[in-house]
Amino acid sequence: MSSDNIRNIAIIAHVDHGKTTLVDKMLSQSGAFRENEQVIERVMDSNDLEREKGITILAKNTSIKYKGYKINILDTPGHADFGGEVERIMKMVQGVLLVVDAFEGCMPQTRFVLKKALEQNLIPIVVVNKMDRENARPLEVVDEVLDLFIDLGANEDQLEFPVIYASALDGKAGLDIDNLDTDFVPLFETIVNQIPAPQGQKDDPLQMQVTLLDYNDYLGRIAIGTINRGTMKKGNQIIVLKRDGTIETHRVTKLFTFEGLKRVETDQVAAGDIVALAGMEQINVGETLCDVDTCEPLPLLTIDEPTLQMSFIVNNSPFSGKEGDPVTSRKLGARLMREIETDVSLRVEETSSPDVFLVAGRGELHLAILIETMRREGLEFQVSKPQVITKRVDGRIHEPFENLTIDIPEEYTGSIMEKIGLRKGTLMNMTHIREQVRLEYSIPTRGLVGFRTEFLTDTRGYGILNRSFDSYKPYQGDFTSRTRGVLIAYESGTANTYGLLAAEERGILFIEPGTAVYEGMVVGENSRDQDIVVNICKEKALTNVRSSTKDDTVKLKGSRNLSLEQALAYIDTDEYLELTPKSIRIRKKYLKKAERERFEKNNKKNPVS
Ligand SMILES: Nc1nc2c(ncn2[C@@H]2O[C@H](COP(=O)(O)OP(=O)(O)OP(=O)(O)O)[C@@H](O)[C@H]2O)c(=O)[nH]1
Ligand SMILES: [Mg+2]
Repeated sequence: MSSDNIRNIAIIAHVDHGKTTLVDKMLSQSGAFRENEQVIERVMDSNDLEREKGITILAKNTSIKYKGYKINILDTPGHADFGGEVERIMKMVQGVLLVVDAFEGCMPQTRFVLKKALEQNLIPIVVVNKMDRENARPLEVVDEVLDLFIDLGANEDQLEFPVIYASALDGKAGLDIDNLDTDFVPLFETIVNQIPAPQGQKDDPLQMQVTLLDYNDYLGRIAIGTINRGTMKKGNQIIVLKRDGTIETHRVTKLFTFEGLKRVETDQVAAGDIVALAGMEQINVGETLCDVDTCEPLPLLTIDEPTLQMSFIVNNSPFSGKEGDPVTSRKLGARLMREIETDVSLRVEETSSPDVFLVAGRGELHLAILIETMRREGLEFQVSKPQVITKRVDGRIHEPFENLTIDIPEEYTGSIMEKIGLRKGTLMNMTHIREQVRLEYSIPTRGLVGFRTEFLTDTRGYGILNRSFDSYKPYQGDFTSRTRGVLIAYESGTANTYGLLAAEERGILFIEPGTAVYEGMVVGENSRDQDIVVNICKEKALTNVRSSTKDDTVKLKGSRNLSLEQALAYIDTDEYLELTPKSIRIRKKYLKKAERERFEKNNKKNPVS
């Protein structure tokens, strides 16, 4: 196939605006599935965590055939933590479908991904999706999109973007708001006519950059990228230009292209097409593959720096090894190092203690997904409170800032604005959409750690919060995060109803009767601001008089079960989160009360900044 008949596009959008659903329907309407084939919804979200969370975590590619054209499609994640990956993927394509929800309109991540697409001079097609929504407001949304293009400094050509109105769910698309076709033909036609074919010549010397990595048990590591020029042939010698500047020679042993959802083995792939190569265990993102004779590296890919870091620590709690594989520091280190081989936006550093590794990522979700994956592999470990990574610019400390968009019913405006003010947010814009208010803020990332849960409670679940990394700006000064103390277990044992009843009078419990606890474990939240120790394993004293059955019927008010993300947001700097395949426990770093007191006293004398 000549590259004239190839179109490479990435689908980009804010989270949940319908990218993966759109790919589903593009696949089915182009005949990628057999008739009667049972296809699951959001088929591209293929890993367990993606299906559970209903979001795309890893970018993936597929291709469809349309009237003799091959359209390679890259489905990207919409969540802000994975923005770096989306940016890299744009190197593989000539055009993007910018999907925007017909009701929600432009959101922080819409801005981020469009900015990156315009910077790389990609041809945009705007897809106003979810036209079937009752409250769709497509005309306003197109205006917002146009404003966003202007705001981002789009040139005149870019401002001429075509607009497709669609319902990915119903598989309909059209150029006219009131008249959608019953299929995606208008979308396919626009892609074929508006997106240019890739430019590279198949007879030139080979050059290809690795943009994505995949892994499977049979093939090992798989490198994926678009062939910039030349042809890659099975059996040929190629050169790999490594990130560190060194050069390696390899023979191409296994080569694939993408057809529908399948990777198809082939003997050669020519310029313009997307290729997957197996058999090179050390290959990494950003490295260039080229001809033995003509060795020209493509510019290294810029990768967004991590903004949030935390320690991963060998589990040294009294329950260590009871629920998962006992993990030595060597094993923990090796596991983390393996992760950075495929995840370029993650950073892992050793520390002065062999049991502690510093892990830095793009945000709370990015780190939470790593933790969850490791738990599912059967590992046990502990992590510390996530902290933002500051850096020094011109002698001043700078910290990461985010664009925050909040949609709330009007009555919550006052209280939410006050809270965000305390977290150092600056209001940038306020608009009314129907009975809702949209508030746009610039806010330090620090101010958002743990804010989502509080926000959902405050707005009784009616609020929607969206954020996206903006840039580093001068440090905004200190503010306190947690205003309440915790309830700490006095001794190791099993919590019982009698003990918990007394503790419950102090605040909210995180555990239930029958839970095994250890001294220094956090079992609840105090309603006041200091930490207190509670004896939840204490049995009621037995007396000679037969006790009435009254005790058995008393009911606890119920406990608050913290999810991984909530617990991560909750813990303080003097605490760890202990993670095992079965449990998530919060504990004090110093388990004994006397040790905590000594530490606190020393800390007051020599405060650490
Ligand atoms: N009503 C309506 N819902 C849609 C449409 N397209 C997608 N959805 C729904 O929107 C939700 C998110 O869809 P996805 O396709 O997972 O969105 P996404 O953009 O891939 O999300 P991320 O990958 O997590 O960023 C799902 O519940 C879809 O069923 C549409 O055209 N109409
Ligand atoms: Mg998706």
